[in-house]
Amino acid sequence: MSESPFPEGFLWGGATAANQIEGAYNEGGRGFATSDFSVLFKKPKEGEPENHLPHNCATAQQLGERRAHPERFNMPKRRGIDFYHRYKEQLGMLGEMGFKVFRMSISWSRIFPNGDDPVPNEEGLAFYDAVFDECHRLGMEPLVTLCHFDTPLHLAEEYGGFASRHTVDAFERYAETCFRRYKGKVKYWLTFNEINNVLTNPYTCSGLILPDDGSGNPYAGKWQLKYQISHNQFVASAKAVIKCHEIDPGAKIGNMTCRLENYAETSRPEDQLQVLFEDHFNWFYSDIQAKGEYPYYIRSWFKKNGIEIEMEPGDEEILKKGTVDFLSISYYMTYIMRYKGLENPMPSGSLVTHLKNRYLEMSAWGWPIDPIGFRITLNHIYDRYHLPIFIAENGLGQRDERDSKGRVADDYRIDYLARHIEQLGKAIEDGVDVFGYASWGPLDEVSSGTSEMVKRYGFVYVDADDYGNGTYDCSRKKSFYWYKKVIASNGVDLANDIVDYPA
Ligand code: P53
Repeated sequence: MSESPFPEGFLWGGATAANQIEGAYNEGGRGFATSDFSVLFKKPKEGEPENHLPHNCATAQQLGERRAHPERFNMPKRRGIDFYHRYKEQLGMLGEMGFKVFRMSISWSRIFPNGDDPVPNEEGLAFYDAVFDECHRLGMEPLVTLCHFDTPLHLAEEYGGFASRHTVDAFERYAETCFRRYKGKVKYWLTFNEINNVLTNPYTCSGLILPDDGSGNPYAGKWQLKYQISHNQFVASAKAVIKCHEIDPGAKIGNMTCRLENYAETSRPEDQLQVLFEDHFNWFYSDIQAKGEYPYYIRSWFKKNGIEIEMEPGDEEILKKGTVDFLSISYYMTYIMRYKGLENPMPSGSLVTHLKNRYLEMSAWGWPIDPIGFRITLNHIYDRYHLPIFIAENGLGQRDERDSKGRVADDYRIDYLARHIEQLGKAIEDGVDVFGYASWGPLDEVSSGTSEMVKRYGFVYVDADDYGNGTYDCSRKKSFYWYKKVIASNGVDLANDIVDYPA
């Protein structure tokens, strides 16, 4: 076998989020989170108006209705995949594949039910102790996101989530509580999941609740507010970094952005200029979190557009001091750009692209598949920061069919992952410092964007449908055996040669 491009001790594994796996939304003293109110995506029928609001989002009115009449709505993130009760069995499956890392998140409202309670909820803290212990028993390092799309509802309703500095203070205390409690058990932390997606979905990413203004999507536009929220999250993130370093010098803490590499549609310089412009609204997040200050281009864009960030004394020092130890990204796809002027950014992550790249296939959910883009983007990131990189997410959402033996022949998933891992290996050979790879949703989980259960990413099939029917039992897909082999060979053996396998 050829030599592996992956360094020894490379962290192979998978990634999850509390709001998409745990369920038990009202058990163990947990308080409500914004994600408990996401409803199942439904394609509009002919003639029905299109809903412009993301399905993981709600207006103040919708939230009110869903609270008052939960029986009228299907809110799948309340169920997750029942990880709260089944974590031993489910982690056991990942251990069997040889996982070295398990990316998960802590549900803030399990630790502080209202987000800002005077004392933490011991039952919640103990749950994660048990999960981390189980990870270590199985030889997996937990890599933990503090806030993955689930702001405590109380903070969202009373303070507009991260629109308020109150939430920044509450987050700092929550982070500190976690660092103290899990010191020695958790070596790798992330602050906010896909912090840049606030621009497209501030409800999900920051707990902002807006009243319906009749526009279809009251969260659209509102740049001043969104950049202020981002600023507050930068400060919250930097404060957490500083606390983490003080409390546990042995731990490493990183950021997480949704990286969508942009290409110019043609060699027309104007198209390339559009790429430069749009890229800024992605880069400035990691620029601030890695370099500790607002970059020139975003300052000038703020100035041009009359955006004024309200800072508290000391904010700039905090940003400077609280830079991350490593960077992490989700990588799913690339976009192409055609010149449309440098006024209205269409931030990456909006998942709205009207331009198709004719060289790329699309997933069943319309996400362009671009393994080479993965290598390109990793080189760009490393060139910009020279910091170690962790791949926090990458994967293919697909409908899976089980055969009579309960097996899933998910060759499409194997093909997607093999092509991405191959390019990841090449990026490492290029000299990019990547220390781990977590594929998204190693156990099928509830989709973030659509709350569907049928949009599956897993190596492990979870017997549940969009409506909560099913046994929730786990079984092995073909990709389970393939990934096990990938890990055992440290990324060398990517061949899809699994012939017979039990579920
Ligand atoms: P689902 C936008 C673009 C790319 C990934 O997504 C994104 C988003 C924001 O929705 O989210 C990440 O489940 C997110 C995960 C999520 C995963 O991508 O909609 O961090 O929570 O599950 C996949 O197919």
